[in-house]
Amino acid sequence: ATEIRSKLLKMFTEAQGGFLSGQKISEELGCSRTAVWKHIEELRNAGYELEAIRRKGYRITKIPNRISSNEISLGLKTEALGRRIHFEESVTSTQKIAHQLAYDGALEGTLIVAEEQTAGRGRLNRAWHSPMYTGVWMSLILRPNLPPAKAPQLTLLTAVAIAQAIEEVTSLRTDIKWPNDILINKKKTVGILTEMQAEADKINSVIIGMGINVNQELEHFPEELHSIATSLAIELGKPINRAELIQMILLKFENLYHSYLEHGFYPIKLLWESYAISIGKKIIARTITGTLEGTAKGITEDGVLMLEDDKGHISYIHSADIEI
Ligand code: BT5
Repeated sequence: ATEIRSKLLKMFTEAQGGFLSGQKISEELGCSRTAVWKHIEELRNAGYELEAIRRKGYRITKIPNRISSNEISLGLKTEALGRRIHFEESVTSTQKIAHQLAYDGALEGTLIVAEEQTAGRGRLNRAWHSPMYTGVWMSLILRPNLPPAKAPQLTLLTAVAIAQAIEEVTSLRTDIKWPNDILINKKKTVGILTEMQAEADKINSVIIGMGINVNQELEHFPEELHSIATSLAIELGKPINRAELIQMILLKFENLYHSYLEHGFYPIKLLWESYAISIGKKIIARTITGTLEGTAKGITEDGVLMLEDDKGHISYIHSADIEI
């Protein structure tokens, strides 16, 4: 399907904004007129705007804002993060590619970016919806000299970096929901997935997956996400330059990461708390072993969530889905 799409796009590029008849398209692609119509609809779903006129055919009136490794590199202010970019138009999951590259020895800071994920994933193998040309779907490879137990702190650090970058680029204020969500007006805008390759006492690599809804309109989301998800463009009322956002995330990330490696988690914890939405509130925490209810008291020095039940007993939660 991607191959047909790129053939079709090539035809439109050669037509230089002019009309292509349905007949001509179907001949060149070797498919039926109905199939042509379907491919045109797919382009529309991918953010292209096309005009259709009877007897003339189709023409492209607007190409969506696209990203490329060049665009990300130009104007990137970091030392190491994102200095090597592995860019692809369409992938199953950037996490999968990152795991392979990390295993093959990719350097710290290597960034994998895709325009579309056909099998993007969240925690516990849940699906992450990642439509073409609309979001930031990327994975960052890190090689910190840390024990594996510290890796979850990097999820919290990532959340702070993304929250800061969103604020800088859009002026939108975001809330962080422990451990891996960023919300705007209570709706999920960002999901983070931290995975690692490690030995018993040593991290080989940490792979940080970041999924950011940027330029989607509500109709880009599947029905079941309408009430729980949003995008920066929906909240801001206009589209955002994704390459600029990626550059800013990498810059904020690098600053926090240096501070973290030098001074530990405490400075990150303070920043994290300034964005945290659930602290001091009644929450429900669903863990793999069961459901707990209580008041979120805060996070420990290690980034573990403290939940106090009505008898004053505190549970330490390492991983869960939180309902506020
Ligand atoms: C997450 O999981 O939030 C982590 C998402 C990480 C995605 C990035 S994209 C780049 C990299 N490559 C990947 O394949 N993954 C990473 P979790 O907390 O388990 O949340 C998953 C749940 O969020 C789903 O079950 C849906 O309910 C919801 N969801 C799915 N797609 C969404 C979207 N685009 N926006 C908001 N919510 C979504």
